[in-house]
Amino acid sequence: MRVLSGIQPSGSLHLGNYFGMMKRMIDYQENHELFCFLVNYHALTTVFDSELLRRQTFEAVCDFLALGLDPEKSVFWVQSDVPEVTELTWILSNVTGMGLLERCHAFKDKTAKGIPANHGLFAYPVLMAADILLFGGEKVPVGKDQKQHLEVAKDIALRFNNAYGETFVVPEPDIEEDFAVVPGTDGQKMSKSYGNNIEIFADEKTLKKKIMGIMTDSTPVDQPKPVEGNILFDLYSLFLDDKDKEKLKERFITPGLKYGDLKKEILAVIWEYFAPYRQEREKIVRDKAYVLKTMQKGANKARQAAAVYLEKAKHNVGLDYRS
Ligand code: AQP
Repeated sequence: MRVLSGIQPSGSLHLGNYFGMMKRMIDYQENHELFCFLVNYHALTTVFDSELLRRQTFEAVCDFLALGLDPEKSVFWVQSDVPEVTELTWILSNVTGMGLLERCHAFKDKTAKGIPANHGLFAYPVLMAADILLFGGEKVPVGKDQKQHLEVAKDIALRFNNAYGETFVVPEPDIEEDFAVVPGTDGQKMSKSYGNNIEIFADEKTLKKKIMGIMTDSTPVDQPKPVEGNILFDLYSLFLDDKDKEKLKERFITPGLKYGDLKKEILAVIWEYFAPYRQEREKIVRDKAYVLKTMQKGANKARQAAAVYLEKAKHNVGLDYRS
């Protein structure tokens, strides 16, 4: 089964990205055909500083490699190294109804938060559909926020197949309920652009500031604490198995728990969990030649896979006028 997903280098990668998508992708590479990529064309919709985009793309590549993505086992590349995806985007645009895009929440949410309403942001789901269909992605691990975009990709694949004959694999979203929406420090979805994120590779001081600043309710210490919708409970649970989650629940409903102490525990858990990856990342970041060579190899593999679906699509719509 071909598992495929991408991530935007639109800021430092955070716990939501990690549990919602990155960790699951890395786990899949053991027994699936994994296609994983950094979507820097997508990031252009919100990042308007060229130097920042370059740096964030390089850093996100290093993050993935440090966290265990194996470029020998998987196909791992940067989106703009396979420009065929933009060609397919245009082809797919012509079977994409305006209404389909107008209904997308992400566009409305981002523009409501002050991100300029440009065409790229509006057409983002078509580029995402091209990302998936160009490589025959069957299963797409994502967080819940991307569910609607996946529905758009499915819809586009079906419309295209209906109009031009069987061309694309119709993809299925793969959402893991436990990690569907990781909350940020303010309780909203953790997001790179909302200032509520907890970065995977933040330095200790920054991480401490973020964790100690998590919003909590004002339940007195001698009262049981609410579990449902509790940011601290949800974040701590990311690192626990079912048995330990039950124990944590018990601590919440037993009077005496201090949120301040719990924050310190969470800080220690996050810091320790990522410690080996942090060390690995320090090595990788210093070896730019290795990183660039790895990405070039990944791009070559991805372009080969892309050619199959692109040629089929171009033939089916009639762009191959020479034949
Ligand atoms: N809070 C989250 N909980 C669970 N999954 C999440 N993802 C993002 N935030 C959470 C998942 O991470 C993958 C990569 O996301 P993306 O960078 O491509 O786009 P996004 O969903 O828009 O992520 P951000 O952090 O919110 O970025 P910005 O602020 O740039 O828009 C996706 O599978 C996503 O579901």
